[in-house]
Amino acid sequence: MMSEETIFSKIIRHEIPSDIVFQDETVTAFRDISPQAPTHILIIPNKLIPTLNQVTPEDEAVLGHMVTVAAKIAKQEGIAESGYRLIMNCNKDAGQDVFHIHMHLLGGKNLGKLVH
Ligand code: DGP
Repeated sequence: MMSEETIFSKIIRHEIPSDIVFQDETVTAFRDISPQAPTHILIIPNKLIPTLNQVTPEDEAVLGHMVTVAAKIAKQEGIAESGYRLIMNCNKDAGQDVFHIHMHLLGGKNLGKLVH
């Protein structure tokens, strides 16, 4: 099982520069380096979980907190009413590039329908 640290662990520890918009003892949120929408923020657990396949029932509070934080950031960004999308990619077919689970918060434009 892959459980090596990624660049995201360095971001959590402030060892490399990033635009952190929120951090507490459980999660960190920062702007995506390659934004796909006017607002594109990643919300990650401070604990390393490589993919959604390694999530356990003990992680449920952390995952729930990620959603709460995402909704709070959406308000701060002024996109709560216009709308936004939360995405988590798992493994190859979803195009997961960084093996530290992360929730994409996308908004600030019409994102189109993903699922019809
Ligand atoms: P995914 O394809 O779901 O694994 O998304 C990985 C995202 O992480 C991608 O949108 C780009 C972003 N990313 C990768 N490396 C860095 C980095 O060093 N800093 C920041 N801010 N974002 C990064």
